[in-house]
Formats: sequence, C-alpha cells, structure tokens
Amino acid sequence: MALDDDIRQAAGWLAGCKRLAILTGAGVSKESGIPTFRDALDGLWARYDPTQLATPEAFAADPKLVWDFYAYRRQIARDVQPNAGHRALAALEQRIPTVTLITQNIDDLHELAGSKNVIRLHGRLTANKCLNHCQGEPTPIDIATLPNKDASPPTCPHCGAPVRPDVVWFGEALSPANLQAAFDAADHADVMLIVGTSGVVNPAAQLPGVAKHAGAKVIEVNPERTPLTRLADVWLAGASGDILPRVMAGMMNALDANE
Ligand code: BJW
Repeated sequence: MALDDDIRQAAGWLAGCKRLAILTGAGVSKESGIPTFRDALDGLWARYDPTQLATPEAFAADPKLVWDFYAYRRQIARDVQPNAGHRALAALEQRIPTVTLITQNIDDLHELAGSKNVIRLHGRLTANKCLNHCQGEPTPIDIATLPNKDASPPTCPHCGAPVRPDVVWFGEALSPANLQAAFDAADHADVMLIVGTSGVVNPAAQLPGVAKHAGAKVIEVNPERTPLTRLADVWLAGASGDILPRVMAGMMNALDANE
C-alpha cells in the first residue's frame, strides 16, 4: 500500500514536471537479460571482477582478456530487446516538455525503446577505437571491415596498435561536452528520476545531488537501497520493468484529472 502511495506521489510530480532529468544504470537493462555491472557473472567470467577488467591497466596487462570480456558482453547485448522500463522512460518524452536521459549503460536499449535525448556517459559497447588515437581522439574503428576482425584484439589499420572498446574505463575522463550537458540537465531539472544504478561511480553519482541542491524532487527506482537513497524524496523499491509502467499509468491518470 505504501508503495502504491509513493508511486502516486511520484506520478503527480511527473505530471507537473517541465524539465526531467533521468539517470539510469545497469539495473534498467537487467530485465532484458543483461547482467548488471556488479552482478556475479556466469561461466568463464565468474572468477573475474568486472571492476578489475574495466581499466586501462587491465587492457595494458592482458589485452586479450579484456577484449574477450567485451566480446562476451557484445554477444549478450546483440540478442536482447528493451523491456517495459525502457519503454516507459521513452514514453515520458511524449508527455514532458524537456526530458534528458543520462545513461551509464553501454547497451543501445534506451535508443531502441525510442528515447531520443540520450547522453551516454560511459560510451558504447558496439563502438571501438584505436588505443593510440593515431588519427585524433577518438580514432573510431569499424572492426567489421578489418582483415583481422576476429583477433583478440584486432589491430588498427592505420598504425597497428590494438583496437579497444570505445567505453570509459576507471581513471579515464568522460567526454567534457557530455558531462557538461548532464550537469546542466541536473541543475535545471524540476524532477530527477534515478533508475537502476548502485550510485557508487563518479562523476555520474554526483548528478542527483546537483538536482536536489537546485530544488528538484528526486525519485529513485531500485529494488535495493543505494548511497543515493538518502537524497530521494521517494524510493520506489522494485524492479524498473514493473515500477516504471505503474508510474507512467499514474502520471496519465493525474494528467487526465487535471484536464
Ligand atoms: C535494478 C534491477 C531492476 C537490479 N530494476 N534496478 C570521487 C570520489 C571517489 C572516486 C572517484 C571520484 N571521482 C572519480 C573517481 C574514480 C572513479 C570512481 O567513481 N570510483 C568509485 C567506484 C570509487 N571514477 C572514474 O574513474 C571516472 N573517471 C573520472 O572521474 O576521471 C577523472 C579524470 C579527469 C581528467 C582526466 C582523467 C581522469 C570514470 C568512471 C567510468 C566507469 N566505467 C564503467 C565501465 C564502463 C564500460 C563497461 O560497462 O564495461 O561504467 S564501471 C561500471 O560502473 C560501468 C557502469 O556504467 C558504472 C555504474 O554501474 P551501475 O550502472 O550503477 O551498475 P551496478 O551493477 O553497480 O548497479 C546496478 C543497480 O541496479 C544496483 O543498485 C541494483 O540494485 C539495481 N537493480 N536489478 C532496477 N530490475
């Protein structure tokens, strides 16, 4: 019952919202079949800690291991579809004048669900680049066109350096333009919706605090408490594929009641 009340409260804020900032993490894609970043992995990967693989140092020490880790994740992501949570977030763009969806995810599921205004903070699983930025930062490489595309990793056709995923690893800088756009969206939001992130990775984890400080209502959707829960005006404890469609339905009811 308390959850229903909280969903109604969140839906009411969204019904009146003019500028919405959304921060998503791996949890929003979990119901599509993509393991979260900090989930225990299966099979061969069960003995590795993903946070130890997502670093430039790991790639320098063992490029094959890190390349194969991303190849494994590309294979999972290739066969999955957006879930009801992604679709509910995309539908918000039809109802709220300005929606900025800031994602830490490297899958394409928000775009596939129809979200248009997406800021990708941590890059893209299907994009690759030259490790040495030999033709400028970044030097994108389409691995499908490479003669050695099945190598682990393939090499840059311009300079022969290893090709790496175009994602942001620990210790690497995020795109300044993306980061600025994300902080601006948080700073100007009336509502900040946080979905499916453990809230431990910076600078993404700072965004809800910026929004809160600027006066936004903060809504968190996550089955578990996180370090961001203390900032939330409402914590909707549950899976985003279940909770977000209910929030959307409540918002439509609130909009109908206001007409
Ligand atoms: C559900 C659910 C369901 C389950 N529905 N929910 C300040 C203080 C301390 C440290 C730092 C700091 N500033 C920077 C740092 C260092 C570091 C950092 O943050 N470290 C902390 C971990 C201590 N940050 C960086 O290094 C960043 N770079 C940087 O700041 O550079 C500065 C610089 C400037 C100039 C020059 C050079 C440097 C970069 C961070 C990059 C993070 N990259 C990764 C890998 C990306 C590629 C890949 O995916 O492989 O991004 S790490 C990983 O964590 C990945 C994720 O995007 C990110 C966040 O994870 P996320 O999405 O929250 O997933 P999970 O698995 O943690 O959580 C899932 C959640 O879902 C859970 O809460 C579940 O309960 C929930 N859930 N089912 C809804 N059905």
